[in-house]
Amino acid sequence: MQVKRMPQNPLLQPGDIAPLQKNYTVECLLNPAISTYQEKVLMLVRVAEAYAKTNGKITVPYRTATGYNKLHHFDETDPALDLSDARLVKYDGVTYLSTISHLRLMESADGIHFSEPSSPLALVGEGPYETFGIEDCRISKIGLQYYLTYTAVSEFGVAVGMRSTCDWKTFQNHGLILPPHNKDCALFEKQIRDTYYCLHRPSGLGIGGNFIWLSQSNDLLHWGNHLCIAATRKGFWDSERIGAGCAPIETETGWLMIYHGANEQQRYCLGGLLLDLNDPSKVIARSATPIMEPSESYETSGFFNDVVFTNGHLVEGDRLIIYYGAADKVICAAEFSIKSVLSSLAYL
Ligand code: MAN
Repeated sequence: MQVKRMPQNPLLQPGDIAPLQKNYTVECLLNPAISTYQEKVLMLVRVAEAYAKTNGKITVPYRTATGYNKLHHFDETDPALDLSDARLVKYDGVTYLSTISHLRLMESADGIHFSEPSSPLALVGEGPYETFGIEDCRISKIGLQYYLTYTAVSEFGVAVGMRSTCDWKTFQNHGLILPPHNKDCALFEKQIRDTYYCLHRPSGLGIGGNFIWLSQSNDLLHWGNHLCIAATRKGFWDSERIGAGCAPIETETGWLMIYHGANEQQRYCLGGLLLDLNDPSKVIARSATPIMEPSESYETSGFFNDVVFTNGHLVEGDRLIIYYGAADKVICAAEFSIKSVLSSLAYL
């Protein structure tokens, strides 16, 4: 599979964006959503901020339901503290996030050079279910409306929130469309037989796993007819967890969905799934080997190593430009041929 990484990679790194809050630093830029609006490429980048380090203290930031930032301080030497995963702070049986994420709007004329618009826009967690932040947004354009589906994190769990806009200035908050534990929600941009579809990733506790599900809706808010369409595969690159990228791409042979898969070593790669055009619950083909895996230094080493993770792309004819978070630290892009991706899949 030929992958053309942009020579300008990384396109964005933490120093390129100012923190939203005083006393915070931008620790990582991750997993950007992508769309186009008025001749511009728009990116909603996930900005993960950490509280400036103070002597001997580990600080966990979170918002209250009414918006003020609260902080938890833990003593670094406290034996009840578990920092074995850089993304998490575990204390006395309770799990917090080490950073708090919001979504920042960036724009570009060429899809390579991104900067903040003259009127900056930051979407932050709102209400009780987003107090630990909002992450990994997907943008689907349906009609004139842009729908943002993202991971909403709070003490109540990890769920899917949705907001929408038609002008990128005012947003409607639709609340949680899928309850915990769920993430990686991508809406199809077209109805199929008068029905809306989405892909999402609930997680089974004990029984089940981290699989991709397909659901239907008449209004984009209430989802039903849930079907599990793809599971993890033992011995493969996607043996531990899988999750949809952004809106599936309509091709002559089916809906091409780019997805991430991780193995037991938490190595995140990308692959493709091809779904039937008229019945997307039917999987026609799937990547036996990844179409992209972490190999460049900015992908193998960062905040969380060995990660290429996508939730945003652009399609121009046969050109597929995948934007991705590399090692949970910087933003990159790579170009693929859709035909080559399709012919690399193993037909089932
Ligand atoms: C999870 C999510 C992503 C992150 C990967 C790799 O899937 O938290 O945001 O990029 O893990 O750490």
